[in-house]
Amino acid sequence: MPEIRHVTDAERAAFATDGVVCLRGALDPATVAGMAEPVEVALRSRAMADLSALGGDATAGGRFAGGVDHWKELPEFATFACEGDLPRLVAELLDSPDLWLYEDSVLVKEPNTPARTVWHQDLGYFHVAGEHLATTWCPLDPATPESGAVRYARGSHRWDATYRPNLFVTEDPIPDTVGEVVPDVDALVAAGEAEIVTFSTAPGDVVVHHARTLHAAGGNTSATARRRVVSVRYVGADARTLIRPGAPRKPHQQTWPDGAPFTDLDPADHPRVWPAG
Ligand SMILES: O=C(O)CCC(=O)C(=O)O
Repeated sequence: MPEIRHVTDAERAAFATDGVVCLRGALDPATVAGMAEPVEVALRSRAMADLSALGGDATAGGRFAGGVDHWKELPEFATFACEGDLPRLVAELLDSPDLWLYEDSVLVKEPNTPARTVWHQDLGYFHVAGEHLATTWCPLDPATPESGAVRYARGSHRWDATYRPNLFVTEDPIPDTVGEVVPDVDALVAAGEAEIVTFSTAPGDVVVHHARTLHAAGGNTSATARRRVVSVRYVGADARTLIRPGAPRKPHQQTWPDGAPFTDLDPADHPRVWPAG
């Protein structure tokens, strides 16, 4: 299939300045629609956690469901994350000669889901360091502020801090993690000390943020609209392993050294996705 488009210089500049950019019309809508059935399969699988329950909202309304590493079980996720336009666009955006898959994730907020995604930074969860670190957010439904579009603290990837991870739905940091507690970004915005960037998106748009960028989302207050998202996280040439104490580790990360480039890691856990082939 022909490439839909490339990343522009203006998009690279926005990502560098804001720590987030929305690549409009970057994926073939049919490719994105093709993920609907695999997402339903993932939603029924053991890989999914009920994040609403973690946040204390289990009984109120719809659920916020999240899971990671669906690509290891479901070939459609592997194709979406490892082939085609998405890895190429991220390599272009990061200006990285190589790109590896860190993980994928399904993030669904059903209609009437009160659970918010609290302010957090992905880096505190990821056992990596570097500049080439990107999270993509690929909506399967139109996403609006009402249905849970993500809000980003503009330029927070340059705040030069690693924040303690907090399980997404509660502000309490995970015990024994290190770093600073995530600041109250809404208070900073109210005080004129921070600014929000957010995008209403359509299927085919891809929002990409840096792993240091703080972000949050409301619940899904729509009575009828689902907010289904496939999020794929990538690392590039300058990324190195860095075990972050207290942050959840996957089985293969138990034995990770610090400082390893991804070329040295097992491709069964982190396949190289760019250059293609
Ligand atoms: O979709 C959401 O509500 C949160 C997304 C997010 O935090 C992420 O992809 O890193």
